[in-house]
Amino acid sequence: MAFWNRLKPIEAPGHHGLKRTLSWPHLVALGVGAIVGAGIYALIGQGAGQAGPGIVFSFGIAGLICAGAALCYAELATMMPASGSAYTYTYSSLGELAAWIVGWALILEYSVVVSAVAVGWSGYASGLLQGFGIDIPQLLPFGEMFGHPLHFNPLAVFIIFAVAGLLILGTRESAFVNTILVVLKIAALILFLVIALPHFDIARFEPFAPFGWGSAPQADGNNLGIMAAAAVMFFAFYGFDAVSTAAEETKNPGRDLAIGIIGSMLICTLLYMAIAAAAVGAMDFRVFSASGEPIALIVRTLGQPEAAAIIGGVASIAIPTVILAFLYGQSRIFLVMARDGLLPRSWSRVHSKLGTPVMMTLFTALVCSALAGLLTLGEIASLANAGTLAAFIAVSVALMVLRRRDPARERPFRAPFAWVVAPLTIVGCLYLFASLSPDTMRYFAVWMAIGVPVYLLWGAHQSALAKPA
Ligand code: ALA
Repeated sequence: MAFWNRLKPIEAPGHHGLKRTLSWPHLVALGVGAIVGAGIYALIGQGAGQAGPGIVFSFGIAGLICAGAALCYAELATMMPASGSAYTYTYSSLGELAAWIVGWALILEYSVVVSAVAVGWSGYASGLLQGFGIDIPQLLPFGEMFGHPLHFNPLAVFIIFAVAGLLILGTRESAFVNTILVVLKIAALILFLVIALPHFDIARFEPFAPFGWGSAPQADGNNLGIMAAAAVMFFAFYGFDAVSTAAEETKNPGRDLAIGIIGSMLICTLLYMAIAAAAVGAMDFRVFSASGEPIALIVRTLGQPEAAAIIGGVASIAIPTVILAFLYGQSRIFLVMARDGLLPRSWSRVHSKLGTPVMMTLFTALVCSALAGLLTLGEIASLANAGTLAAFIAVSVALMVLRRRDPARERPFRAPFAWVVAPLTIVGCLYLFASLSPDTMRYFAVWMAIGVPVYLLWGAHQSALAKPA
């Protein structure tokens, strides 16, 4: 069969050594843990600077598009509860070449998110340690390559390997720690709401869209406008897809995955819109837009330094839950792609006693650590967004293809109004992609220009589906 036509059969997955230890509360915690992070704690400042008070609207648009994608994910995740998320759904519906492209985009998304959040965390952690008289610089320079300065980010490397250690010890233990941190993270945001809302002044919403409603490129490489901010703040929403990568470790996938994905999405959308409205209502957006810790800054400026310290401390302790979810997702994507023969098969080995992919997790941590020292935060979120948008589009297309091709298959969760929701999600994702900065699109094109030849020269021949049974 021609490689582009190879479809992975939809079967209940065999037992591959991963333990089934998770149920829906773990998954909601995993979802919220993956969603709430650097986006709402840090990027909201940049988003407000791009959109003005209209940032509330940007959050609404990005949330709506993610909700559509979440519905598509939930149907496919419960229909084929196999690890691999968008990559696996694409493989079973659109064929191997499309699946490789989605897998390649997911590798970019997950690695870049892990690195970006670790770099963001290192800023908070460095500040926190300084308060205790411990001075660990965020970046240690060590030469350059092609005129690009190289750095080592000791704190980012530390947090990535600490989280990798938790994952290696086993999903249940790391999910338990994750749940406690998720509660802390949400509590700090609610504390922010309680402090900011009494200072709400509707006059601060005038003018609502000082930079327009669209996405206008600027000379400095940034885009301004409500859609420009939506394309960046999209970063704050995703992570629910990390839940679907846990499918093979879920006790009752039909019920647990649907609750996990949609529940975590809903909680975060409502919370973000409330936070954005409270932030803009409490302080002129120009004051907090340049801050690396906008949420803490607003609270401090409102005369609550102790609360600001608590919020900063919680961010330092809890933001690693995002790293946990994405590092987990990344090692599982590698695992599934290796099992399918599209990446070296030795990568799919699961440790005999721990039941986790030890070597793969360590390799992923190493790559993410290197990226954390090489890249700065600025464009990273946008680059991760480009990879994620590609995956969301593929999932929406996969949903429609499978509804048509395999209508009788059991679907424990059916996305409501699928023929409206899926096309609208695709249009929304394309619009967000078009609203990214030109540089981001170029970087994404380069990543894809590397990935497709890798598949054609290697994966297409090594694929499990290319070998006789
Ligand atoms: N949604 C995740 C965050 O905001 C990626 O950190």
